[in-house]
Amino acid sequence: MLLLFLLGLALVAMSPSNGSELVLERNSCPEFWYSFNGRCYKYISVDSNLVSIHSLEEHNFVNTMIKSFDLTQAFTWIGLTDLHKEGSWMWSDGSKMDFLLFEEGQPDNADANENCGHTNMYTQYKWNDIVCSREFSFACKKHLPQICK
Ligand SMILES: [Ca+2]
Ligand SMILES: [Ca+2]
Repeated sequence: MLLLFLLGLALVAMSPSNGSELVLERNSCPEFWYSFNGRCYKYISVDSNLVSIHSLEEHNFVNTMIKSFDLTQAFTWIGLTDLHKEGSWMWSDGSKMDFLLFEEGQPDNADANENCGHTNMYTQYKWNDIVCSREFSFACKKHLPQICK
């Protein structure tokens, strides 16, 4: 009897709050995206961070990689942010801040609201601070997979 009671509790705990099954629908969203309240959602599994950049060589590598996918060299997110403290730049992967390559005149924190960094700014293809809600592609970086011994 106790077992049935516990099983019943477990089933109640696993059910959505309104008791109905949610069905994911695509509607007018692109392939592999799902619709909810007029917006499109997608689950993306990544085990990496936005890229941190620690040398001119690494910057050139990242920009060359971006160019290999996008000949227009559009603005692309890197893991640069001063969201926690204005003017104090840090990398989102927690690595040491030991290299900065902002475009001339940047960072300018325009409208006191630019707290995220992107690369490929104008003709020098260096970095700029910009509003974090902009939609750009992003460059990521991960450690090599650990090899079990
Ligand atoms: Ca800022
Ligand atoms: Ca700026």
